[in-house]
Amino acid sequence: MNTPTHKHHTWAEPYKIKMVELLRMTTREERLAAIREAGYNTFLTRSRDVYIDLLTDSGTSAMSDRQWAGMMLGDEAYSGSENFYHLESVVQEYYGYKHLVPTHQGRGAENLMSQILIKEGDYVPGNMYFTTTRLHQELAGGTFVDVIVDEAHDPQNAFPFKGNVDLEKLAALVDGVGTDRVPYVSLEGNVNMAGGQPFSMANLRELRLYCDKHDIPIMLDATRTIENAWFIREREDGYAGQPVRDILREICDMTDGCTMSAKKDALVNIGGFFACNDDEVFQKAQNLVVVYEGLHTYGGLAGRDMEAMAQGIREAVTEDHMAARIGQVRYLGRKLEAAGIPLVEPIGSHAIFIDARRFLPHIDQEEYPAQALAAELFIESGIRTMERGNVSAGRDPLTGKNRLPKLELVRLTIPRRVYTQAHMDVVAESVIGVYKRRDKIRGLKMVYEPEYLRFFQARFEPVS
Ligand code: PLI
Repeated sequence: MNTPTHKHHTWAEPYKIKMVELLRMTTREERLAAIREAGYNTFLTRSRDVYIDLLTDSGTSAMSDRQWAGMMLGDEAYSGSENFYHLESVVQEYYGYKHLVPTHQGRGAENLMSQILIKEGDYVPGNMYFTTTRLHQELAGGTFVDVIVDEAHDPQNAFPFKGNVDLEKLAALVDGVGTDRVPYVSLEGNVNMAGGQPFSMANLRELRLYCDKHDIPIMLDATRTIENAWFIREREDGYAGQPVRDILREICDMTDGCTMSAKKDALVNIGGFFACNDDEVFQKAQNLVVVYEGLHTYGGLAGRDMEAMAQGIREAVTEDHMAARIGQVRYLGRKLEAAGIPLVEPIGSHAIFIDARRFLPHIDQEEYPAQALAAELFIESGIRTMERGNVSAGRDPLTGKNRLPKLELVRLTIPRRVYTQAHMDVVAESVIGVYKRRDKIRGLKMVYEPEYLRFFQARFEPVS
């Protein structure tokens, strides 16, 4: 089996660097001008003004030489590309689903699945919302219902499986609205909005039993499920030393299909897919994909993108990759913890989440403390992070009020195979620098609010 062998430094990178991208350093004045120009929204800053980019782990991974070599094998035929058949066989092997429909990225797959499975008036239970996932559920006429365990909403709770589904919450929904109003359970691996927190295999087993009894499918958001498998290997009885690929298959085999943003686990810059076992659902997805994405053998991707994805999946399931990936995130997390920075516990897989409520207790949640903190980190050192709090949660479609989530977080998202340990040290120093002057940080008011997924394009000004 493929396990890390160096006993003193178990997460040392299992690769060496062949090509580099030069970074630009800026002055504080330049960064201040840039964040004002961007309406205090890190999504609207320009990449050239960023020193260390922790906005997202989505599409920001460094591909391997083998992935790049695969791109030269792109079969750019409109139909029947060889790369499609290769990707299909890799998804069947590692994820285990029978059918594959490629999409340009995760939300393309969410659109297809939501339109096919959800009817007007349905309720979709899930282990916490994700922004695009919930929006597609709502656009298809559904209402998202949060059925994650309570621990997930408490940043200081160190429960090891904060991604678990609370079966009592699920049963209360199903009993209340009836099974025919619940088209599927939406189950996300390593729950992003909870801080990158896994579900356990034991929880999934119980969920499967419940869903079998009530004839409700389980649709996985597989985006970071290889990382979830790693945590099961580390934390769950009976899984120590088990191959990650076997754990991934065990998860997928207990679900009925998935949406996937391959831009995360699968180490590519673009791509996604919908996969399922049901022949009828597959036929509908194959038909619908030509409306929104492209023919069913490319789904909005180039042949070369599918080839890079197939190779990326193979690399992502290796233990040495995962040890380095999670090890680096944990290295940064432990440094911040040691300095007393309030974080979501336990440290998740893809990011460190700073608890902005405790970092900036003097700022009311209606003045967007996490948004203000993300802007401040950018001003401090050119580190670009992302708000995951009041702005991301958006408004309740019925009341029109801010949803005011319990979690008001800033996400320091670590791209895979991109930054070094010294970069992580710089990040820690910057966060600590801002923490020391936190009393002087002011809240923000929103001066422009787009209708959909407002966090991407909203603009702010400091409150006076
Ligand atoms: O960005 P997409 O369309 O490839 O994927 C959407 C998506 C679906 N599910 C989950 C759990 C995600 O994290 C996700 C995208 N996440 C982004 C862009 C992120 O920065 O976390």
